[in-house]
Parts: sequence; C-alpha cells; structure tokens
Amino acid sequence: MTDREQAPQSVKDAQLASYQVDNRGQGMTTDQGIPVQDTDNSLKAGDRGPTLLEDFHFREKIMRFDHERIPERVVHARGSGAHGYFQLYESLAEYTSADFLCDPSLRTPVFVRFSTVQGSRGSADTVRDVRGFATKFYTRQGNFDLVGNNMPVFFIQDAIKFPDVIHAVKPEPHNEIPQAASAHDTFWDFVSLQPETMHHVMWLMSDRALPRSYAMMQGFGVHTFRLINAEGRSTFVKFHWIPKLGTHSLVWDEAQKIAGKDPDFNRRDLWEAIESGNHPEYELGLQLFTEEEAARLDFDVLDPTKLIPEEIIPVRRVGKLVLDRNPDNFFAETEQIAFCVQNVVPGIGFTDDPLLQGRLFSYLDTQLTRLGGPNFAQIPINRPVAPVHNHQQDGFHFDAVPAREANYHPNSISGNTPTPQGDRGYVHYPSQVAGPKLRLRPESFADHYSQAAMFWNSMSPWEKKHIVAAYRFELGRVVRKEIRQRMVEHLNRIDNDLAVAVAQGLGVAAPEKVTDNPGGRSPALSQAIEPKDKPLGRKVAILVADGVDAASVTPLVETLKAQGAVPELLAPVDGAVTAADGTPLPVDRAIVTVASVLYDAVVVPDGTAAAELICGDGYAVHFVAEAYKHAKPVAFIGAGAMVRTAANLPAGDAAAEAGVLTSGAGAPDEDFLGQLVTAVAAHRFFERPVDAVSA
Ligand code: HDD
Repeated sequence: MTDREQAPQSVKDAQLASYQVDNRGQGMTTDQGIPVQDTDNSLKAGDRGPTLLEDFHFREKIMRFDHERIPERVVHARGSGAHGYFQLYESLAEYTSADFLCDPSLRTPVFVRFSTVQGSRGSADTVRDVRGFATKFYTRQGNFDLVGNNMPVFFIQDAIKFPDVIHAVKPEPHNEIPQAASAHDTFWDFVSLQPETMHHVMWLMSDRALPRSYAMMQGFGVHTFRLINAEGRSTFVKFHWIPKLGTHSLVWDEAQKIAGKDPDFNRRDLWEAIESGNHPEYELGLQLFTEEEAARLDFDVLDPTKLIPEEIIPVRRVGKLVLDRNPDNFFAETEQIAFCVQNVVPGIGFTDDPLLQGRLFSYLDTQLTRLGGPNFAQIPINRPVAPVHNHQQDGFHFDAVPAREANYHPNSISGNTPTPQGDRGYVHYPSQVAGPKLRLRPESFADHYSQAAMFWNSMSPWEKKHIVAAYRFELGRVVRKEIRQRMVEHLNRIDNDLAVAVAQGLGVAAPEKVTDNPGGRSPALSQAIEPKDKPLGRKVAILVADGVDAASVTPLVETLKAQGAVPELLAPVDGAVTAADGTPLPVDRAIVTVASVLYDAVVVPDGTAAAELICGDGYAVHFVAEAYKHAKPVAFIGAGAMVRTAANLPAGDAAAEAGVLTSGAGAPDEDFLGQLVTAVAAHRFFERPVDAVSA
C-alpha cells in the first residue's frame, strides 16, 4: 500500500486526534485549568454547614452537568456510527469529475451513522422501522454527505408533507404513546389518506424493516442524483450500498423480544464486529442512466416513491466502504455529526425531485437548533479535511481564530483573498427550468399502486406471509375501525389476495376484487435470493452443563470460528462447567443473562448428564424451542438430542426437519460440521410449521 492510499484517512484521523483529550494519568483541573483539591465534598461553612457560593468547582461541575443534553434529532434520534474508508475500484471520470470517484488509489475517510427513524434517543434498536444509512465522505474537495435509508423509496413525494408523515408516525400528541412504533391510529390514519405512501409502507411491513445487523442491510440514496463529468455532461444516478454479508432480517416476534432483552442489539453488534476485526463492508452500487432512458420508463425518476428495477437498469458496483474504527466518544462524534443533504462536491449534483429539494433546506436548518448555532461545521467530526477559507465569521461557538484584516470581498487589504475559484469551484448543473408557479403534483407522479404491487409480486411465499402478518399486527393495533377498513381498500387496489388475507386477520369485511394487480415483478427485491453461503458474523449458542462431552464441543467452536461465525458457550451458571472427563470448560455467559433471540443458531452437544440438566432447565428448553420457532438452525449431538424431545419440536417431514441437524455421539465428523456451517450460513428455514410451536 502506498503512502498516498493511506494519506486521506490519516489526515482525518490526525485532525480528530488533535482534538482528543486523554485524561488518563492526569491530575484533575477545572475548565479554567485550575488544579482541583477535592471533588467529593462541596465547600461548607463548618462540617455540617451550608454550601458556599464561593465554591467555584462545585458550581462549574453542576453547571456543566445541567447542560449536558442537546436536543435529540427530530427524526433518526436513535443511532450508532463508525469510522472507515471508501475506495473506488476503477475511475468513473467518464461520468463525474468528483475526485474521490476518479482516483482508485485514494482512500477517502468516512463516518457512517445508522439509525431508526421513529424512536427517541434511548429507544430500542429492533423496532419495525426504516433505518437511516448516512455517510459523510471527507473528500479532498470537501464533504459529500449521502444521507440515505435502507429502503429505496420514501413515504411521500413532496417535502412539504414531511412534518405530516413524521407527526403521524411519532408517538401520539395527547399521551406520547407508543414509543418507536408505527402500530397506532395516527400513522395509519395518515397513510390511508395519503396513498402515495403505499409503496414505502409495503417495504415497512416487510422483513426489510427488521435488519439482523447494520452490516447485513442495504442502503439507498433514494433520489435520482446527477453525476457531472469534466465536460459538463450529466448522467442520472441512483446510489446503492450492498452489504458484503448479504441482506438478512429478524422475525417480528424475535425483534419484539430483543427490544426487551437487549435494546442495543444492532448497536452492540456493530461495535463488537469492529472491535473483533470483522469490519462491516459494503459495495457502492450505481444505477447510471441518461435523460432519454429516464424518459422511456413508465414512471417519473423524480418521484421518490418509485424505484428503478435492477432488471431494467443494472447496478454497477464501483467501490467499497469499510467500517474499521469505533468512535472514541459517542457524543463528540456520533451525536454531533451533522449530515446535510446539500453537502455535495464538484461532479455530483441534484435533480428537481421535490422531496430532495426540500431536504436541501431542512438539514442545514435543523443543525442550528440541534447543535446550537451556525458554527457546527467547526465541530471536529464535521470538519472537512479540505481547507476552509471564506469570510463567514462569529456566532455561538466560533472556534476558528482567523488571522486576517479583510473580512469581505472584494478587498485590497488581503490581496483580494480568499478568492472565488470560478470553474474550479462547485458549478451547479445548468438544467433548463421554465413554467408557471403552481402548487400541484405532476400527473407523472399519480400512480401509487403499481410499484407497491411490484414489490408484493416479487416476494417469496414466506416473505408474503410475513408482510400479511405485519399488516395484521399493525392494523390490529389501530382502534378506529374506519381506518382499518380504508387500509384494506387500498391494499385491494394492490392485490386482492393480500387485502383478503389482511382483512381476515382484522375481522373486517374481505373486499371483492375490483382491479387486476397492477404490478410487474423485480426478482432482485426479494431477500430469498440473497447469497447465503457464509456464516460470517452469525452468533451460535452452544448449550453446555456439567457432564458435557468436551470432545463434541471443541471441534464445533473451532470450525465455527474458522468460518467467521461467533460461537458462545452458555451454561446454567457462569464460570466453568466440568466436562465428563473432568476437565473444566470455561463458559461465556450464564444462559439466564441472554436469550435465544440474541443468537442465530443453537447447538446442544453430547453428554448424558449435561443433556439431563438442560432438559430440567425450563429456560434452556425454551431457548431451543424458541430458536426453532424463529426458523433458526438447531443442532443436537449424541445425547443432546434429548433436548430436542424435551422442546417438543415438530418432526416427521422435510419441512419440519429443515435446518434441524443431528449427529451421533462423541466428536462430530466433518460431514456434520459442514452441514452445520451451511445451515448457519442459510440463516433461516421458513418452510418450518412454526405456528403451533409454543415458545
Ligand atoms: Fe431526513 C435526518 C434520511 C427525507 C429532514 N434523514 C435524517 C437522517 C437520515 C435521513 C438517515 C439521519 C442522519 C443522521 O444520522 O444524523 N430523510 C432521509 C431520507 C429521506 C429523508 C433517505 C428521503 C429520501 N428528511 C427527509 C425530508 C425532510 C427530512 C423530506 C424534511 C423536509 N432528516 C430531516 C431532518 C433531520 C433528518 C429533520 C433530522 C436530524 C438531521 O436532519 O440532522 O433535517
């Protein structure tokens, strides 16, 4: 690797490092640098007397504490972030003049923040919601912020509706219930009255709204943007992030339970993956197309409720994003990072998508309140690595110390600098605009059902089942019957089978078919086709107890680790279990401190005494039954099969046995270990008859 490849990332690292304060090994001082004598006792008049106003250390300490909170983000308040880099595969100079998209030898430093939309800062990670996927590229030409989501479309077509959709989905105004959930009247009231939401809501009801991991989630820029090359030629572009680990989801029952067992599930997973060197990786994909190609599509590319099927315009993979460093301080970095959709560099431009146009105002504006003034770009995490020179000045928290006499342009005092850079500066793409000023939606935005139907038609049977269950759950929580009925009528315009299935679950009248399903199919939209060949990052619980056969445990652990999975030994109590041969086997956690929902698979090794202990532990038996119910691989070695019987797992046909592995006594052979790795990689076995499993 050349110095050049390393350079930009280390520039940002060096910049951040220059702000880092290392308190370790230091004596305590006040904010003014005055040495502190004692921080445990306030200064009093006499040992039982009143605290004195003179105690400047006490007053400073309490004053700082009283003002620790800043307003949380209006949306996307709950999030976690990481540092990393972006590197291109080959030059895109044919399409763009953006430096970081033309030079494959550059490593552009990035900070990525993942988030949920609805909940407050302290809400759970695994709620049914859209996930934010916001990337700040610190390029040599300034910051480029790609502020996307894990779904390629949005609820609304015009930014003026954003406050409405967010008010509707957030907790209801009279009682602030529910937290981080869309299953309530105001959301579905709005949705049922604003049919442009239909396509995005279909995504929200799908498994995409329950990502297993941020490292197993796609990202999308949503809008059509432009790339502009050095000759000024524009090409339309849709941005995609494609996770190396594939796109995988939780199931709804599991997601709800995780919200209680470990509300930090996705945050912890991201943190631990980076700490353990399993750096999350994504490829940047581009759908590139001309205005003529756009004109031939049967929808408007300026409408953010529509996606361009990959089968029509393929996704070209052009570079990779690697997240390789956790933040040093959550507040300083993850909380204070300010993404702004208007942050683009030369070579990247906007289109007239009315949602995008509104966002160009909102993000800059929101930072004023959130970060307390106009100088938020000077906060270390927001500072570009590109030099900043202009005549902007003053305001709250102005950290720069400009050495200059002229603070205006033109000037003769400072040699007329800093100087506007003409063609080397950012040139807005000179698209033609003309027309009367009107408040209306274009006719080309009028179809709200075809792509919702396309999404539905593209799903596998198990994905469809999950979508129906999600509508039933969400609408089942809606109190007002007329809202449920309105939604079923909309669903009927998408697909009669869907509407009937949802209606049956809600106890409302099943609608007659009024139209044919208006959608086509885009096979690329189904998660069923995701690559499932590697178990990378999957957590496997190995249930052990005293008397376990150590020979059946060791090869499991070694094989799973070698394949990039994360095996953990769980036992009735923490510490160590004594294996059948008398050796102590260290355990990772007591089983009661975790739950099956926090793992992707479960294995019960051999050892009669251990299996008997596990069979007698209701929590452990439930662990296995619940993993089965959530369609996860379950494996039993030798006497471990007693737990299968205790958990009362369905058996007898291929569907019931899918992903259920058994091995003879003692050390498992290569064949079994291979099957286990394949099953863990496959992730879920949705063909199982799980509805009757009580767990
Ligand atoms: Fe937004 C935050 C993504 C439409 C107004 N938005 C925010 C974040 C993400 C998105 C990922 C969190 C960034 C972070 O981690 O700090 N938003 C989207 C996407 C949209 C979208 C993909 C549609 C394609 N947003 C949208 C509209 C508006 C906003 C139409 C307003 C007109 N969004 C905001 C905001 C936030 C924000 C209020 C809150 C905090 C912030 O910006 O920094 O300005």
